[in-house]
Amino acid sequence: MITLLHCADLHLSCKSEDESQYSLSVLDEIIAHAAKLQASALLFCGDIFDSFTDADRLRTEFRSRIATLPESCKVFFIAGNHEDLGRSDRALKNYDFGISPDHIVEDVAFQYCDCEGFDLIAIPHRQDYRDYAEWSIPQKSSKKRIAMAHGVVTGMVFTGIEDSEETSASAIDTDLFLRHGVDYAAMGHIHDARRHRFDTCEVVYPGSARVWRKKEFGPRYVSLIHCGDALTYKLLPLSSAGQFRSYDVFVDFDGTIDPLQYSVHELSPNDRIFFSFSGIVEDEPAARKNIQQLIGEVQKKVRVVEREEHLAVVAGIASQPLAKKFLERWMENKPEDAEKIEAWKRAREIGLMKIREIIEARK
Ligand SMILES: [Mn+2]
Repeated sequence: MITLLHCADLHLSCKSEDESQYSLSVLDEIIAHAAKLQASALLFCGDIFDSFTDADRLRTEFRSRIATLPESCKVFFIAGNHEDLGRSDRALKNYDFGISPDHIVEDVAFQYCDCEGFDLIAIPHRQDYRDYAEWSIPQKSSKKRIAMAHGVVTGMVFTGIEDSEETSASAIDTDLFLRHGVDYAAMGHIHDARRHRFDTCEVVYPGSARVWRKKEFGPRYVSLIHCGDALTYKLLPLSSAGQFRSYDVFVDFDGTIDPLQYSVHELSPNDRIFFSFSGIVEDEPAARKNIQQLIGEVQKKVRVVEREEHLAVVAGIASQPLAKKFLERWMENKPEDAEKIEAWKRAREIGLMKIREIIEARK
């Protein structure tokens, strides 16, 4: 039985000091897992770097970390769409990432590699994969077959997800994997964790290994694959990646903020927090002072705090019986059903905006 570690979309970036430190700390954790688990291979399934420029600038940091891996751990790296950004006529292979150039796969349809305990089809990102039926890949042996790819797999993108980042790439047909006898497709490109079994093939997106941008909710993962007579895998959460958490915070008429609206106790130091403040207030400076204080407290506990403010200022609203009454009624109607909470919050917003209109019309 051998162990493989599958990771994708780490997006190592030197956009800011914080971004580079943070993204490299996640790489540290991945490398530590690979070493501890005595992995036979570490599969980087594309978008390891945020752009070609980042690959160029961060390769020394990357290389020094790869160097800490035991010799027995092979490292494979396929190019994702982000390694193409700012690339022009350069090639990853011309740079030393501490990975054997034979294991850096770019500018080809696929690369086949026969390894101890498994064989591998490494498929770098491309605009079009439709020639896959013509690929000449050796007959499958008794060993399990792993594919690495970076793109969207048909049947894995569900309706309701509108994301140009993820859907602009042309899709990979699941038949590509089935035809070539792939047991496990190690995918990159889609940033939330998704998996689906198509016939005999597990198609697995561990999701981005770190929070790359807003709304990447939930834990970040790598996939741990056990490969012997059978193939099993499980997603391993990465604690250094933290989580993206977002809170809608209502600012009361008098500018006070009910701390129960956000649960600071469950925050971890690697989290990225987004606050959206809204409300109708009488005294904006007082409200903003409270916002600032809250931000200051949370900043001590997490990696990044971002915010947006939607405050309307209406003098005298707190003493308006209509507004008071409305908020009392609104409170009484809090739904038990968690799914209805958003609509309930929206009702407060709409109600208060209406009251504001009435108050202003009277003036
Ligand atoms: Mn990506």
